[in-house]
Amino acid sequence: MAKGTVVQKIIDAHHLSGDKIPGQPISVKIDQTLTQDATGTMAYLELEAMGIRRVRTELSVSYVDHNMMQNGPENQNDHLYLQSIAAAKGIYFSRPGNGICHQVHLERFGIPGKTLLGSDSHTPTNGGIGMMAIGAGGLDVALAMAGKPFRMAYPKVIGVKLTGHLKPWISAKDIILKMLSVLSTKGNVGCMVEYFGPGVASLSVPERATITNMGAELGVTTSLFPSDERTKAFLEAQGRGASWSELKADDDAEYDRVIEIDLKKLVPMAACPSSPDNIKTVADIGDIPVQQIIIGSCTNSSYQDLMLVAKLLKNRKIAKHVSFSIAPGSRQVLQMISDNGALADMIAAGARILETSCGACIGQGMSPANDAVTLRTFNRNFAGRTGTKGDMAYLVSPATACAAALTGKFIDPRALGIKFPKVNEASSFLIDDGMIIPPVSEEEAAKVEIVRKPTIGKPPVNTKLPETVNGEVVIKVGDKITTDHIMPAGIHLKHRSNIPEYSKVVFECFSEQGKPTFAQRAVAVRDSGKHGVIIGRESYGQGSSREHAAICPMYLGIKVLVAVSIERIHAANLVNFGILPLIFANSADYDQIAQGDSLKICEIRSQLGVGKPVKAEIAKANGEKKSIELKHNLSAEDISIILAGGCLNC
Ligand code: MIC
Ligand code: SF4
Repeated sequence: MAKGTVVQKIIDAHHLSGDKIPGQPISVKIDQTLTQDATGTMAYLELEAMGIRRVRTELSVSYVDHNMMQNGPENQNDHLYLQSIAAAKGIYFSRPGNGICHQVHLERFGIPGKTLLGSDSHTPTNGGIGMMAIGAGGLDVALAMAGKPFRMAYPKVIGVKLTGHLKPWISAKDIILKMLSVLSTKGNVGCMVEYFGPGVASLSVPERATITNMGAELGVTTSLFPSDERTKAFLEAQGRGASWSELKADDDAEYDRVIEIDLKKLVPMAACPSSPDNIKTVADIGDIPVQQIIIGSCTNSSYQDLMLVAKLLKNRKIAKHVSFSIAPGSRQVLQMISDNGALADMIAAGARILETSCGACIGQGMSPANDAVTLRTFNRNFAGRTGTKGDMAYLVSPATACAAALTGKFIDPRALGIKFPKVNEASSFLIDDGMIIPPVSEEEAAKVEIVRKPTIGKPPVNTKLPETVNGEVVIKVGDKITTDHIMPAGIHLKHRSNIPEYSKVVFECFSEQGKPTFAQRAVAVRDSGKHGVIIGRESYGQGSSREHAAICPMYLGIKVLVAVSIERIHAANLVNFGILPLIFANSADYDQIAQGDSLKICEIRSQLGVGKPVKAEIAKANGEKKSIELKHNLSAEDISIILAGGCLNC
């Protein structure tokens, strides 16, 4: 078990209950929360359903950054609801245009040593300043705002020892891509990553934040850096020096596993289609033609990133056949590059300047052409996430992206023959919180009228888990099913507060023309009096924190998921909405069950106990039957929530 680590120190300071043994359920106090609009509307509706008058955290912020397309009234309906509920409940409101939640939180609110729970899987970005920042479903964040503890497994700590310095052209993105090549996106549930060693001091806070941000792709609970002199300098430059405190691992700290990365040995890397862990070196990919390049997202859109981009573009033109776009991460970044002329250099080079929002990262516009190679500085390249079926999306550093923009092909930026323009981090940032509305007094808050336009529904509530699950397999899927497969975003994102509408596209990517959709099959199973079952393989539910990947299947009558392994946030969301997450005791049993088969689980209430196996029976269409053993990692509290039909029934 890890000892003397930053992880352990923060947990010790926030621990409320449970044994501090890896894998055991514990609960911790949450100091800060953040939400974004695509998950936040549901989270605040849930908070309202809990009857909470005012948030009980030290600080809660509601950001609007995801649903910015405003094609139809739905998005602004959400924004107006969010602004009014923030005023009513004592929450800061970061207005549309102010920037991506993780970037703005790092700039304006994050505090070393504090806990942050966010309804977005990239909340660990703030681990870059030594916060314990964890992504969760909206309901868990609503519970934290209500002052309730956050439940998680006591983590194993993977220590990553950084030595040496990055060479010119190699960046933080290459470090996290290297980490993904070592750890992959699966098998890391229940772990936290902590960076240490002499190489840490060479990395600025925005660089650290790129690494902790994309640590989400490892499937770990969070990633953290110590809080040191670089952290202090960053917070001082943000006018927040008073928020700094030192936080470092003890000299004799012990980790459950140690990975060593020599920064000077790294080379430019890329995540190839269509998984963030499909890593190759840029040199190995070869100089294939590139049609689209986008710089942005919460991973790589800091002032330091964009200044490098501007310096590379200055007095140069982008290649003739590429479309090159830039989305600054925050209004602070946009204003600073606009004031110092860097924006003009980008525009002169031919860049298309996008809004400071998630935008293309979540498939809100900028879909590439068929068969086009698109290079993005983002964190996810799951199949179809760009909005184009069969997309060829690669994830790269800003330097590699610029090299492609200038040459029109995939090229190691070191081969450009340009002198590397080193960019130092800002010694002071432009501070203007004019787009952040602070909470009002309790008296004022009581007078606020909540704006509820017609597209804002109520959070659906499940029914109790039946004593006998008389299940039918509605879908059987393979490995690494992401929440983007389960609940597509992009053009459907606008239905996040309208569950009946959004439920129509569950598993849309597996729809076949002329055949009933998943939603139609699930409803048919439900209407026949049976219970819907989903079968998955390894690492089911990777990716985002969107609880809609649990709510919408639940709305369609799904009661059980059986998989070989389930990712942390999704498993918690299933529990919160009363879907039973089970694991094959023998993973070979995955092959024994097919779509359309029956799965019966009797006497659920006596079978479901902490650490106890669950017996089930599969029945094939030809009448053949087989008994299988299932298991789970549920705590006693999880079990009582599931039996009740989810948290909103407790
Ligand atoms: C994402 O990057 O997939 C998202 C969109 O930010 C999600 C949240 C959501 O689906 O609203 C996430 O990462 O949790
Ligand atoms: Fe937004 Fe993309 Fe970051 Fe998710 S990963 S928060 S969609 S920028």
